[in-house]
Amino acid sequence: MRKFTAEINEKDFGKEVELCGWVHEVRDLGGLVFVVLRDREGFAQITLPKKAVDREMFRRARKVRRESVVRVKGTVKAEEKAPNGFEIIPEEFEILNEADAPLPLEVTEKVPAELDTRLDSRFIDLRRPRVQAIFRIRHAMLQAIREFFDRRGFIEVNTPKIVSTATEGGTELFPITYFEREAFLNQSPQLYKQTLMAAGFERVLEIGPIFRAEEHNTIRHLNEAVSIDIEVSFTDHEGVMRYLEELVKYIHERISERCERYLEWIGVKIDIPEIPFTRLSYDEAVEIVKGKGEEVNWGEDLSTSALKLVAEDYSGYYFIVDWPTESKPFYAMPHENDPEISKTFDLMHGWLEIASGAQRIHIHDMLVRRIYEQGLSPESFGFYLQAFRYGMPPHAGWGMGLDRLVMAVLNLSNIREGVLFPRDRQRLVP
Ligand code: AMO
Repeated sequence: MRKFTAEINEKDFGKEVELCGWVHEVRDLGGLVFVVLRDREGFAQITLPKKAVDREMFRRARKVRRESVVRVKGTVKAEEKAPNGFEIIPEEFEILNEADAPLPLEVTEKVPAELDTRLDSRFIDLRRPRVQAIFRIRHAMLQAIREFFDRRGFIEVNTPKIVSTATEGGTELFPITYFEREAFLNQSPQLYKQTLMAAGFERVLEIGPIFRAEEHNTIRHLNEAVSIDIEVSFTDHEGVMRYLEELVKYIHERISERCERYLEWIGVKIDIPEIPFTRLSYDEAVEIVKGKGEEVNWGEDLSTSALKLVAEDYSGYYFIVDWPTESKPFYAMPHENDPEISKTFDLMHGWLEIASGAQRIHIHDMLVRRIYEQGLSPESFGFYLQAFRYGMPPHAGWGMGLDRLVMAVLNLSNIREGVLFPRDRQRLVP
């Protein structure tokens, strides 16, 4: 019966199993050959004593090149010195596809490689257990997110990624040719998820790509990212912040339950964060930064260096709330008693922004005024604005960068580590 290496245990001792995978290593001791077979769950030692196995097979196994794909059928034997305490004495050793040599990249962790070199040969890089583990955990996170929202009555939707307008500022747009017209890749499902509130969906979730023409090459920016977006009717910013902190806690719980082995491969320990997260106001954050000698103009976004100063005092997850209205997009709701400040929040992990959200303006005329005030033209928002005229409930929502979350939870030094085939200023292949 075909199994993964990690599925073999004492119950299989003396029995026959079939394994498929890659040749990780061959050790030739003359009268004895060890082939380490690797599959997506781990390793198994295939032991070929010259005297005890078929001669032709012995010759084949001894010569097989590293990273060739093989199928092995054999008997499981207890062996203390082998990985996981067993070895396999093969009856069949079939080379399904021989790998060329030399390899463009080493799979064994013995030779360290630069991230760029690794990304160039990503298919091989992804064979490394440490790298595989990141994507197994990313999968578990996505599962947890869907479980969490499904139980709370959310409807998962898919909105268009080819669009006619910007939502998060015009400079970061990727233009494309849409037959005879100009169109753009969507920066955020913002306008659509709000429109679905007018459609009466009440609670929506979207997990999908967002595109930002960020010029800067940083460890936390991608040109194509995955965003987890929610929008909820009949609630305010506080209501959706609660969903956010409960979700983040739930994700940590689920991956520590489900991904023990993969966390071990990466060498990461998960601490379940306590909720509620601290709410630090923008004004308090500015005070901290100024207190440490860095200038901040009230009303502006906080720079990376400013956020690093804040993070000296606030580690782990915390919110920065009540941002100046002018620093946030047009759709954010200003506070009734102080319209200079908006009902907005960013979820931080140390200095890294993980998510941002707001209570939205649901009043048509107020929204049009804010669009003008931000130097935009209401004509570009025709379909969106129409939805506010015929029964738009009060609502709030947020967007969280999945790639940033993976980076934070697994303590990765670069966002690209957690993305299969990252897109940045330099990289369009693979
Ligand atoms: P914002 O622009 O803050 O808000 O984006 C939300 C979250 O998406 C992630 N993100 C990115 N991740 C990697 N590379 C990028 N270039 C990038 N840009 C954004 C971040 C960020 O916190 N419409 C609002 C959300 C809302 O109010 O519902 C929005 O897009 O983790």
